[in-house]
Amino acid sequence: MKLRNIADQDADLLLEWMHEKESAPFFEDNGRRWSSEDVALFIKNCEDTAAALYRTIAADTDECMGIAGLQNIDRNRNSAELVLSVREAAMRKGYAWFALVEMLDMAFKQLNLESVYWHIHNDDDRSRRFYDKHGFHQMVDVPEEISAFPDNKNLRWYSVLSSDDYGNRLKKRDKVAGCKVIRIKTITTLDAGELSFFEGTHDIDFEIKRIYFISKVPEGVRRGFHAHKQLKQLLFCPYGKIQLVLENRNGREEITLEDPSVGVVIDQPTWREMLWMEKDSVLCVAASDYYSEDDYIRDYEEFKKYVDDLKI
Ligand code: T46
Repeated sequence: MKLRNIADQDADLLLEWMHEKESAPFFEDNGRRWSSEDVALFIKNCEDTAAALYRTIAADTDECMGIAGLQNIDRNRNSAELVLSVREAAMRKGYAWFALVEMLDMAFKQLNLESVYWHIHNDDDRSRRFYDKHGFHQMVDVPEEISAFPDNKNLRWYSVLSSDDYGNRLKKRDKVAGCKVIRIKTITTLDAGELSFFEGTHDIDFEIKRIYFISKVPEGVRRGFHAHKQLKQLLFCPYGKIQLVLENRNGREEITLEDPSVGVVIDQPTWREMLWMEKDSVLCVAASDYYSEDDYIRDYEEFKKYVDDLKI
């Protein structure tokens, strides 16, 4: 699959696709479906400008599978609006994901933008599932000048920042050494950062009795080297980059925490080591119980025996 310039040869497929059941409502122009003349005009006007660029999402055979674009490119805000739609024939084949990552690369790496946003219709369950599954953050408080254009107010907005690890979202892991990797709910405000939150027993399955955080750790330093017998914890890194090495009866695995909206729930006896990969990284922990030294196993051999005994 590839992205290429939109060409006259795409007209027939574009027209066919604009009348497909799922995409048709989104190509209506005041209730009027696009005609072949509209499509021809669209293709003719598709040349790159400072404010917009559009590409055909093409199969290896060159067949048009959909359209992706960046529009409302705003050099003051350093933002752009993403538009992306694929034909029914391209669904569930990876075209949408491919085009999304390519367009974001173009926005951040070539155009040096800071943020990209887009909307879907609230009743477009398929798109909603797609973006939510890949952990994209919903944007609230959408500025009037951005939200004013689509007449339809029944929209759901998303956004990505240039610093987000968007390309790896597909490779998103849901477990590390059998411990759940969770997405912390995150709300974006355009040009004003993100807010992440979780609620005890709603988003994690224990009551939170204690919050602690570890800061001012020099780069390259390791902490941890212990396990807990009963304590359950959610670990996350709101700033910086920390490698977490976990070992339990599921084996030994590591994960790098660097996205503030990713957390790991350790809810079984697990040996942990934390490596500060960047200076000033912060590790935050929400714990199910008050501090008790009795719950710690700080000797590795003792931990191994403890886990072996649990198996019996
Ligand atoms: C864990 C990892 C991720 C307290 O007095 N109260 C507390 O709530 C905590 C967490 C620690 N302390 C004392 C115990 C030690 O004297 O603070 C000192 C440093 O603790 P520790 O060496 O255990 O720190 P880390 O970074 O190795 O481990 C901490 C947590 O202790 C542990 O539960 O899972 O972070």
